Amino acid sequence: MIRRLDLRGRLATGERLDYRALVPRAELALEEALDGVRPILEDVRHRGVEALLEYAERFDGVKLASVRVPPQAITGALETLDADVRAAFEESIARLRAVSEREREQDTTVDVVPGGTITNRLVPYTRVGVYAPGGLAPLASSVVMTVVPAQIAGVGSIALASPPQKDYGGLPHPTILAVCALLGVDEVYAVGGAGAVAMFTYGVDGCEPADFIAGPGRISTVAAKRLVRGIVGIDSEAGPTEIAILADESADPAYVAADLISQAEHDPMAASVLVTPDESLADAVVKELELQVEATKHLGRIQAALAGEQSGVVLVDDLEQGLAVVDAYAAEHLEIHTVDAARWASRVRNAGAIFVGAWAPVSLGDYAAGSNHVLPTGGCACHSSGLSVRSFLKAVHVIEYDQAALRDVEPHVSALADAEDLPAHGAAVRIRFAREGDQPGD
Ligand code: HSO
Ligand code: ZN
Repeated sequence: MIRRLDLRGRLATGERLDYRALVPRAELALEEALDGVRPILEDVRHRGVEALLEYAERFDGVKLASVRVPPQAITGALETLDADVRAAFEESIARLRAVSEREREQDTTVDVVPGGTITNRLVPYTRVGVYAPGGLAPLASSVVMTVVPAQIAGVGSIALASPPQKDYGGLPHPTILAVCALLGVDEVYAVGGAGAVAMFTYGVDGCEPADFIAGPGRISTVAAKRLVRGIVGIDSEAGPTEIAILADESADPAYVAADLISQAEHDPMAASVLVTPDESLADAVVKELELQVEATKHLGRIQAALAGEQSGVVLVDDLEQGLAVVDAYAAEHLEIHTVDAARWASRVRNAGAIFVGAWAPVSLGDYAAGSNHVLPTGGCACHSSGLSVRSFLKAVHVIEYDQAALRDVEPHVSALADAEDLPAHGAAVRIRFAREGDQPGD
């Protein structure tokens, strides 16, 4: 059911192990999808809403009069939202808001020299387009994870798009609309995938273009985001979900198995990886997997994910080697179930988010920890961060120098300008002092 990779004893032979290659992951096969979405982007760019309405009919099977969701549909969805689900969303929003507010960095001003300051001014994007995928399990929690940090960053204009649903009269899924109402997002479009990316990039009649597009999506949405990157900013290219667990003999195999299954539930391509030096734990987890998987609702995709090439149990010599493996793998989610878990966690360099100990499962982070669940996948945790307030801010240096401060530094500017054979650069500084009859560099 899950493959086993035994790395024990190999370092002792002097072998150099390329952990990244040894623990393979699902490739995000974007090439084909790129070809498929290119004409859609062009079409929406040129024909606007007309093209979007056609795609709603072709891809979503609904005939829409307008892609804009009427405000009553958004407020109405909240009125019919189950009370427990509403309370849960409210708690999730409150926790993420509390964390995000503390995360919001302030502008800084540095006095470089007397009379010369540099301010690092943090400016939120003017307009953000959020995408919320539809499908069988609409992940309304991802709307929370995307919109809350954007709002705390100070983004003034947030629009959301989600595919029209046949079963709901061509509106996006009602839970997604209800969450929009909870968050105060009232500009919502019933537009799916690549069409939504095109709409936010180029704008269409009634929807202004955005500066930045955030939110997960299926492969066609990811492909579309890759194609428009540069014209707009994008958050990340989210691939299938991944969980890696570093565990020792102190771990509870039932918890470990349940957590591996929880992320496998997302997708047959999801990756569940256990790294442990303890073979009896590995055996116990495999036994637990067999037991627990049988009782799951989404048996098919869970079995496919666990049996896939991208999942596995990796046996290592010790936790030190385990740490090297999980660091090289750079999982979207990393759980640590060891003695002294916080200490091991502090040594991890590469992971989208780190879940420390037995009481912090990934599912907690998915919904209600206060952390963000839009995280780098596919090894991107080596260089990228999860979504946060910072994702919605850009930094602008504001340069303020007075006359004396400029005069003081003029010889350096001139020297560097000459060294680069760009003498007009130096001249642009010197002219200020020549005209005054003032000698630069005095
Ligand atoms: N685990 C997913 C997020 C999610 N889980 C949404 C449930 N709903 C990727 O981090
Ligand atoms: Zn999840």
